[in-house]
Amino acid sequence: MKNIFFALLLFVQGDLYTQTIYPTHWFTGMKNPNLQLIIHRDRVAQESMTMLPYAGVKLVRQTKVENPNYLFVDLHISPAAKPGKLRFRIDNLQSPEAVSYKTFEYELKARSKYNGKTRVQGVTSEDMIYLLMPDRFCNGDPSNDYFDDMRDKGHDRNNPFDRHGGDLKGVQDKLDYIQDLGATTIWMTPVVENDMSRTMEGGSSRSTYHGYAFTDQYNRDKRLGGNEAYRKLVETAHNKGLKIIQDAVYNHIGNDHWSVRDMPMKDWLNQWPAFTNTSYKDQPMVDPYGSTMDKKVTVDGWFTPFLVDLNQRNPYVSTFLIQYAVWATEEFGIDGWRVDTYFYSDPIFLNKVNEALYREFPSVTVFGEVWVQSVINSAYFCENNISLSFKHNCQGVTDFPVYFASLDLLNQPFGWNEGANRFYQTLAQDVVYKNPMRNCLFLDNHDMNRFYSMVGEDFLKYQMGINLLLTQRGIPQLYYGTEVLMKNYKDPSDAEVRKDFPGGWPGDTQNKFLASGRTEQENKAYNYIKTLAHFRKNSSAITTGKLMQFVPKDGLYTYFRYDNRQTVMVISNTSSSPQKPDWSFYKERLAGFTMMKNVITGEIRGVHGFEIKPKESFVFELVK
Ligand SMILES: [Ca+2]
Ligand SMILES: [Ca+2]
Repeated sequence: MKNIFFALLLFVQGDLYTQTIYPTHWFTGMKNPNLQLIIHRDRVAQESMTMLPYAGVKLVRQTKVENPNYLFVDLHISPAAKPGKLRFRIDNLQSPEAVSYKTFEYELKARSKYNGKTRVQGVTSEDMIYLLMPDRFCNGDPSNDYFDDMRDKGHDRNNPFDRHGGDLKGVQDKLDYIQDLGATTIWMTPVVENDMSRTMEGGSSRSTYHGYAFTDQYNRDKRLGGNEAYRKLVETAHNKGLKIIQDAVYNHIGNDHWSVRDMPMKDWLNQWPAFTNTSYKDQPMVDPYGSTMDKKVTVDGWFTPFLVDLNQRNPYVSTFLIQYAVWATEEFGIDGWRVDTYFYSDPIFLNKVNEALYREFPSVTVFGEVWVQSVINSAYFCENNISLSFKHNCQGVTDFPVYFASLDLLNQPFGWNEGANRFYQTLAQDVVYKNPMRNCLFLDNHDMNRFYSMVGEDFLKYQMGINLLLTQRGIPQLYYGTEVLMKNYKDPSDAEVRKDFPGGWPGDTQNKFLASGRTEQENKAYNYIKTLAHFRKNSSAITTGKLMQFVPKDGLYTYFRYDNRQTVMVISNTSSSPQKPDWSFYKERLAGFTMMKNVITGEIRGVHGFEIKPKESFVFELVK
């Protein structure tokens, strides 16, 4: 990657006589009065630009950078400024081809009055997230499956690395299905434009159907339906009482991003003398003995050769990313962000972007994807109780330690540190989190082997796992298809766990969106989740109550969720022999209750011990 800057400058293509301005528009009434525009057009920096007077708005500064095709313009927008159009004039236009930009406008829109009410509501432990990949869920509009004017025209459902045509209209068409299941929130993998050439990732020609290679943050990919389809989906979801979590990617962009094809300045990206991959190691960031070099490789190393690493210490990059996060939240009203590849970003930048979001949207939710093994390292990257000179301000994380421990509980033989004890020990370390209820719980996601495969397609274990997911502390996230027992390992690639949802495409022979299209076992799974999810929705003990767990004994693991209105008991036999628990041991939580209701079957029984068969797991609501 030597001299990447100059190599890429020669690589510029497209019509630079068309002017683009980022952000594409802005809003009045922001708490932060500052706005930095990026104007991108052939030789714009060699021109002289003036802003016509506008009440409450001042042009503070125009900054020229290394590349004359960019002008950075700082504005100050006072609280008194009214929505309207700012007008700019160029006096010495350099390109006759750009004559239409001799004067141009920039719009300031009014902010929504509904933030924190029916939009930007935040996502909490009272919610349940349904994670889906828009390209792989449902094709609601076959007319947008590919476009001749995009770099990658691949669209073949038989090719696991092509785009399959799923889109935002498809998600919108299935909102009732998601709501029927009991989810309250949809998290979609990125929807931002990925106008990328095909890559040779893993040695085969691949599209970026997953969406993590942004080429223009201000456009939703038109193969997903573009900005209008997104706006419509978010509004429809909000009208139905569903929320939206969106995937944010600050760490990297695709190498076909406009700012890479025509770089504003050399240090827009983290540059290395030769291509340097990130080590994918979180430890150097947490380690009190860590080296500066290892930190640098983690944070400044590139995720892949085509996912180029943004230099978030460059104030222009930082401002670009922060303004985009604020813009997208205000523009679409999304309720929260899951931040991809969290610890690969510059830590100071991360705190700044979160702070900017919290300031403009006090109810917004932010949790980071922190793919780590230990509880300490997980807590390090969010609000925590650890005594540190630098503290992260992210509200929560995707809880990988609990994920790994869940699989150990389900699959390992019971031991002093294994199986249910491992799960118990993991939760016992929650003392380091400021608020573990803000962590996102999961049994699988788009980067993991599918849960049903990971429990050997054992339905009892599946039920035990679902019980953990939906009754433990935190915000549960279900991965699309897990409710209908979709299975597979990431072998030979991630695409195996990102298969199309059966029934999402016109002409599909199976339709698992409908009970009639599901097998008996799939309906059993669907209905199990549905019953527990709907119970959870109205359960104060699970959604906002406390947790008490007991030391597992002979593979039997018992915990309670409780508040002053409700007590829920979850008891699981992870051993291979029947267990008859000593219920007097749980009396501090059972006292005062005479009956208990199995929340799945509705069956009511007296509060006393009974034999629990191997791999059985029950959720009981206690009754006085
Ligand atoms: Ca489509
Ligand atoms: Ca980075």
